[in-house]
Amino acid sequence: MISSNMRAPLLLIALLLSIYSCQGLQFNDINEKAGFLNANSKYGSLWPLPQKVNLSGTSFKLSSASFRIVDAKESSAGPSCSLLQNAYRRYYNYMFDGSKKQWSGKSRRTEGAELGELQVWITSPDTDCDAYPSVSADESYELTVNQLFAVLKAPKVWGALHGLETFSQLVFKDEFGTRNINATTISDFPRFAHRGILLDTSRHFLPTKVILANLETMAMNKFNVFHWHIVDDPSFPYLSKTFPQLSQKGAYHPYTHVYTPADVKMIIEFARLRGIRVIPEFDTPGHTLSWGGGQPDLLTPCYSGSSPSGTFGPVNPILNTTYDFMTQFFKEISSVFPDAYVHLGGDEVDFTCWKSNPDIQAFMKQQGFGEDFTKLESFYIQRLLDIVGQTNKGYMIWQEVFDNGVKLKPDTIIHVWKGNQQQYQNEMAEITSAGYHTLLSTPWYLNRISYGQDWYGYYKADPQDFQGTEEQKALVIGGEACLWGEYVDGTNLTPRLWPRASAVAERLWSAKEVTDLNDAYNRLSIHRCRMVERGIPAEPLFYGYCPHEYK
Ligand code: CP6
Repeated sequence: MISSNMRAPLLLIALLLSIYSCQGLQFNDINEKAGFLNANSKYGSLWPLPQKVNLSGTSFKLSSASFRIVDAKESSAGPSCSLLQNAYRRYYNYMFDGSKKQWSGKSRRTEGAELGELQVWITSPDTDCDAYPSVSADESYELTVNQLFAVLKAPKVWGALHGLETFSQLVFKDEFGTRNINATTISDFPRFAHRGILLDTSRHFLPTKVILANLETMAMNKFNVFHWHIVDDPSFPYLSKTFPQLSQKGAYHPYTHVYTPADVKMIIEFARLRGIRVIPEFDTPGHTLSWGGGQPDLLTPCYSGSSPSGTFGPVNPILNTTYDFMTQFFKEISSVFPDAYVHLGGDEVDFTCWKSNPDIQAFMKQQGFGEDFTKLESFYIQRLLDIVGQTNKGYMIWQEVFDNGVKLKPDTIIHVWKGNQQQYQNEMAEITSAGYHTLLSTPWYLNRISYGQDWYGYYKADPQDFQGTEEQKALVIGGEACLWGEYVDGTNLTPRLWPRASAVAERLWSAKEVTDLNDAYNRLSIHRCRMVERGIPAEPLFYGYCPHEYK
């Protein structure tokens, strides 16, 4: 029998359960969360977790007055490698900036061994210091923290950048506010080569400084691709040197809401200094309404009955002028964006307008396409791919292009974004069995929000979970978290993206076996506090507080 003084708590639990189940959570989730609080990971706040970590209990002090990050004597990079010198300053500041505000209620710890420097040793004769990162870049590094000095060894600067971030994550403040680090050895490399974030600057213009802050945060999470969905139906903020009318007519504002050549250069260089590639997406033939104002005849006129309705549909695939335009346009894009890949979109083409247009109907008949408008879409994409292929760029495309059977170059990357888990896993299996490289986004649509800790779902998704051979799995180059911009602008982008995207970061960087949710929660909540301390307004995972808040 339940005594009367037990009834109230039970009722409360029942009530809580019904509230939680309304929100689609299960009892398990509540239990899990409660268990997560106030526990610590033996891995401290490392995020994403390195491949191999050996921690010891011995700790050393770091003093802001004497600690230095220096080039190792043997390093093939020297003071002329501004990418590294820049990174040293950045990470020194992250590790010590708080020192001015240090809490001085207790006397500072002075006894004990001190770590004097971090030596950065680039081991390959070709450091990549002045290069752009690429899909085949070596991002590995080894870090040894020992008495007197620490050594960060990496074949290329890209690994050194990741190692600096990891080193900074090992530094913690003791009760006196002194920086400490434990003796540690780490050997690290990414599980996947392509670890991206998609931002959409068409639904809302994102100020350049918001994009830069996001690149900075990406580096803290070891992301290495900024997929810039730069234009779409609502606006065209890219200022083209060849076709300036596109943004003059298509941007929300012709000179405040545009990315000038100088802005684009700055974003690409800022990204490069953090080991991040910038892959622009110019999505066609759908999602192109904003192109129409500045480029007459590019879009298909829609008809209502026998006369034009005054509205426009996808790019007009039956005019030679369309392909002349695309040739010139992508020639510019291939020189402005240094990455070896461009994303050509090809998603969600709406056939209604094409169907309504008598010239298109006649063309369909002439080509023998019947009523199959995917054939017309493929006809367009095929020619576009040939044009872009001429510029010596590789291309990425959304999955529909593959689904429609378009002939693709063997190095094409097919980007999966649709369907439920079963559907996207089947899609990955089909793409890889056809021998193509693929990239997953379906489980990582961060623009979708709901009540509760949705990062668990992002964390559990694995891009290699599908039926296929080892060879097929090896064709998965990674994934991208997408933040589509319908409900996002510069005011809410950062907290909506972080730390939710961090869950994706660990899935794409760390070993496949790193799946312990309890350990992840503990590390991620401190990682999130670290982002906040570094000036990034990342939202909380759950209730609690950050250690720096009372300093
Ligand atoms: N814009 C473009 C979008 C989307 C896609 N392409 C999209 C589709 C579904 C959701 C979110 C975004 N807004 N050009 C699909 C790749 Cl839920």
